Amino acid sequence: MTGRGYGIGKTGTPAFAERGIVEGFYGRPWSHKQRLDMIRFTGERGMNRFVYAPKDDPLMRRDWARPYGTDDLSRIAALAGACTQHGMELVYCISPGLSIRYSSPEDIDALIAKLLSVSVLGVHRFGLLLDDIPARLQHDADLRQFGSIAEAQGKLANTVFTALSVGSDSIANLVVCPTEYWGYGDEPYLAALGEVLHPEIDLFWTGRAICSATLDVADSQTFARTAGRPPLYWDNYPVNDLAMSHELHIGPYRGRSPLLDTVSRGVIANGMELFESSKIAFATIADYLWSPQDYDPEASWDVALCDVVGPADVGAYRDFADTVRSSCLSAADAPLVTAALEDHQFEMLIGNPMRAAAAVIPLAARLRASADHLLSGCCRNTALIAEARPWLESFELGVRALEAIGSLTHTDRLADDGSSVLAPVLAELRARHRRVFGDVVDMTLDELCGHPDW
Ligand code: LOG
Repeated sequence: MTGRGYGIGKTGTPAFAERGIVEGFYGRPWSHKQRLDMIRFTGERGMNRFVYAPKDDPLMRRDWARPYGTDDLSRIAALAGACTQHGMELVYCISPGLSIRYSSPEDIDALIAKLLSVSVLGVHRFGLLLDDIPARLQHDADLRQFGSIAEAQGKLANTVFTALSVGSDSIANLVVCPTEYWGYGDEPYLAALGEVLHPEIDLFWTGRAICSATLDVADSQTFARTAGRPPLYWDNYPVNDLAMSHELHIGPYRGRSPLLDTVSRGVIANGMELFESSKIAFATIADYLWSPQDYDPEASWDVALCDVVGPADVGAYRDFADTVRSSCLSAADAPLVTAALEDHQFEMLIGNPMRAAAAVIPLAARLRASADHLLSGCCRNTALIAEARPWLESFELGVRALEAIGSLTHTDRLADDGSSVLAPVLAELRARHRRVFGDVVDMTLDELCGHPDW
């Protein structure tokens, strides 16, 4: 039986076996205190995995062979303890692929020693992450010893798996992130890796794309046929690192099949460096993972927003968040603003400037009140507002544009003064380069400013 529920205090049995998040982004890693907070937050909402894999922690990736000091180990032990307290399990990951010699006993020993130093702390789940590394063997010795990178990686993973199982008082659990971690799921590399890998070792997969718009049953089955095991999804949402860093991913989780639990090991969602903001999407993901058949993105989102933002500020924040929906999961953005500007354009084209003004002015007033409230410094979740500030400032600028469109239309000056008033706002919005209002405000301003230089 599957229980219903949004937010904390879910009832019944969860659908997905593995439900969690990964600190797996490029950028400044979360602090220890933040990690402890996130373990509580996600555990309370029914998740059961915290995957430790910050790309820019040198000891995780670039400098993977360097042993941990006692302080590092005590922090990892504290994370494992917090996980136990909140019904979670820590999955400790390492990414040796940038430099490891797959054929080198010394490198393999260093890798195993590092993992065992974590295993003795009572950590039983591990990840060997081989994403974002060269897709070909590099070292001469490796080229001599192995026929392919898949063979080298499969053998390395099996050796690690055996060592962890021997050195532990319970069966170790290992997940590997393959070097080709996205695609159609029928790649020859995946087949070759799956052939070598011990059947108990899981594989991460991000679906059709690095950031997949949808995850569906058929793709999952293709992957399982190819790799010899169902995927454990590494879902790249809400992560917004690298080329996505102008987007703020605070919209609800969507586009995942309600039957995905039947064809996968689970879903692990990658977070944003923006810690507080990540909680909004994570809360909706926790709801989906508990009961995907009952999941309603908008209902879940309302609960998540209220939980994270707080009841006093949620109305204003929701107005803002509604204009910042675009991501790989959702092309629909700023629905209210889009509708208002569509109405404005239509009324202008059929010669109704008063009705055109009326389509924009009330919404501009409402968004003005929300922008002022969020920028007033009185919101309860100060960290959330601080993270969103660059987007909030662009939001405020967009509100200024809507106000100007409304008043220019109302006073019948849009044709004469539109360009001189609106062009500087458009230039500033573009210069700030934060994705707010999707494309609609930019397109509208561009249109209203005309093309003086053509
Ligand atoms: C990385 C990940 C990064 C994400 C989004 C995986 C398996 N690895 O393209 O660390 O946060 O994309 O940029 C990735 O997704 N590589």
